[in-house]
Amino acid sequence: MIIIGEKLNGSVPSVKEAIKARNEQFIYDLAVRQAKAGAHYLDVCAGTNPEDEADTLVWMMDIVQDAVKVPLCIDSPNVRVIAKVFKNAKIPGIINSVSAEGEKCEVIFPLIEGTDWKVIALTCDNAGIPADSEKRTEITRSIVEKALKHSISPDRIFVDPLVTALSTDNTSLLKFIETLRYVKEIYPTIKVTSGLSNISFGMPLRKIINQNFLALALYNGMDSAIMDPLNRDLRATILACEALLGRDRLCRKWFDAYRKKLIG
Ligand code: THG
Repeated sequence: MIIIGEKLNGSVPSVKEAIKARNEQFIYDLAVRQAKAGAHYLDVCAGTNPEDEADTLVWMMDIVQDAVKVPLCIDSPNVRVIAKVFKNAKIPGIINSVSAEGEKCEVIFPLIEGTDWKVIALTCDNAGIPADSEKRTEITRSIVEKALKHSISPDRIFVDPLVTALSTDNTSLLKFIETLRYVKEIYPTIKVTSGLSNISFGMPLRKIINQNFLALALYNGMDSAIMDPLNRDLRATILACEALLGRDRLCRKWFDAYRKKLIG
């Protein structure tokens, strides 16, 4: 399971404060803690102020890259901002994200052509976010086709089907799994990722729903999650599922995490 640590996000109130106060130590510590907890990538998102988004992102990226060797996942709804800050990354990471909307692919794909950068592809287009698997698959296909024109192979693409809230669509997880199956049937090496918190929107005890979404999605082939790596329950869920699914030889990772007090 590829863990993308989500904590460095300007929409989280404590991070927003730290950004405002240019509190380097806070950002530094959050990067170190997530890396120690096993994050494979660190998402950096400046938040909601479009005026200084690029400056804030560069400030965050510099601190994170001083703190840890873990590659970045550059998160912005604005691909122009991503293009602007991209050269400040020291090693290849993940672009978060493109979609079939507007000219997102046209801005990002030439930028990462011939590099080791990966990219998250949201399954939405100018008409919005479809919930049905067929349309999500069709959008994935159109994005992969554009990527292939820039020699970006499916194994560098993380499809994010933008899970809907279970409280408004009780087939949300089932449709997610169906989409995953369809896209992997066409592109066996493509990766599927998801944020964990959308599923439980509007429900009580959200963390329990998120944790079980993670377990079921993992069993059904989800490769990656954008999540809080500091959450011990989520960490334990991943390790337990991996052990139970025969992906942890001699349960070594489980024992190791227990010994290091990362779980329990
Ligand atoms: N898909 C893609 N990118 C995304 C999302 C997605 N980027 C943003 C978002 N969704 C994922 N990031 C966050 C960041 C923080 C929180 C939720 C989603 C959050 N954090 C709380 C905190 O840090 O205090 C609590 C976390 C917890 O305890 O679970 O709420 O879907 N491609």
